[in-house]
Amino acid sequence: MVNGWQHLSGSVDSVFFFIMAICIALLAGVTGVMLYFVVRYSRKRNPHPVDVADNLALEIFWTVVPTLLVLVIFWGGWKGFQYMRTVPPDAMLVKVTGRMWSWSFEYENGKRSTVLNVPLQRPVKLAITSADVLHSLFIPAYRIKEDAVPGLETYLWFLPDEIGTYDLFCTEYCGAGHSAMITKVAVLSPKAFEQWYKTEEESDGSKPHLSEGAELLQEKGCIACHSLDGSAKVGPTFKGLFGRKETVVAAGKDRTITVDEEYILRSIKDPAADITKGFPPIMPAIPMSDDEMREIVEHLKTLK
Ligand code: HEC
Ligand SMILES: [Cu+2]
Repeated sequence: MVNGWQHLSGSVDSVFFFIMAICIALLAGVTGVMLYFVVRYSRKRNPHPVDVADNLALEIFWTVVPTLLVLVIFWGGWKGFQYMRTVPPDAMLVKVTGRMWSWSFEYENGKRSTVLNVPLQRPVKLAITSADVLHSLFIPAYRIKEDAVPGLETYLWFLPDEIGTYDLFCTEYCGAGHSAMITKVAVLSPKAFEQWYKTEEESDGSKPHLSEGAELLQEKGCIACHSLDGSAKVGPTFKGLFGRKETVVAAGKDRTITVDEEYILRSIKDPAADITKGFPPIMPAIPMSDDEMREIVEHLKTLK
């Protein structure tokens, strides 16, 4: 707990287990009564059916008790919901964009990443949007989930209260690559986070600096479907792409081509034009500027 803010899992889990307990009690109760009735009121024991008059006490009981239970569930849910919608004023802002099929994160200093890095014990506000279709951001460990809607900004917050890495999923079916739309939340010590947050812009050469094109491949989500190491994914590998001879299908006809700049550009701008043989025609047209496209093509040329 920091400044009175705490992890949400407590309030979400208590409502969940309360509902679970009610379900188990009802299942046991209904099954028990049913078995008892099957025996006690069988045709053998009761050859002549009789009318049963209504039972006011019983009816009041089974109206009032479920109403109270539902109100208790509502109260727990409402308190958790209010908590979830109230972002601490000192929260760190991270902009999140979901796209087919990857997540990208942008920090207040302009830094971008594909993993959500956050410092320990500092509330984080996620401002969420989508570049294409509906997605939904889900961090199970923090019990938070919110839709990513194109043209709209939604938000969430959470308090990273334990160092470690946690799954971050898309939890709204968004097309063939939906299951690839997965990344991590990395909760770092404040020092490690500060180090990560400040570097890269002035890379000192101790780490290989990613070229613009390589970063774009991550940012635009290309590597969710294309590998860099020759392995098969949803789409053909980028390794050795430039100059590769391959068969493409257009309008039902096979054609052998050699991959050149023009072909790569067309593949990105109009993915439905030439379909690489043996692959499904599911590559989305990913919006980007001409400059970005040029950077990507230049980078793809270097992947031998
Ligand atoms: C959802 C998965 C997916 C994403 C995301 C994706 N692609 Fe593709 N891509 C494919 C598939 C599948 C094919 C093969 C079928 C076809 O040609 O359309 C393909 C084909 C290609 C080809 C032709 C490859 C060849 O061997 O002929 C290029 C170049 C390419 N993609 C570049 C990109 C770039 C650049 C991005 C990111 C901006 C990207 N793709 C994002 C699935 C994807
Ligand atoms: Cu999605």
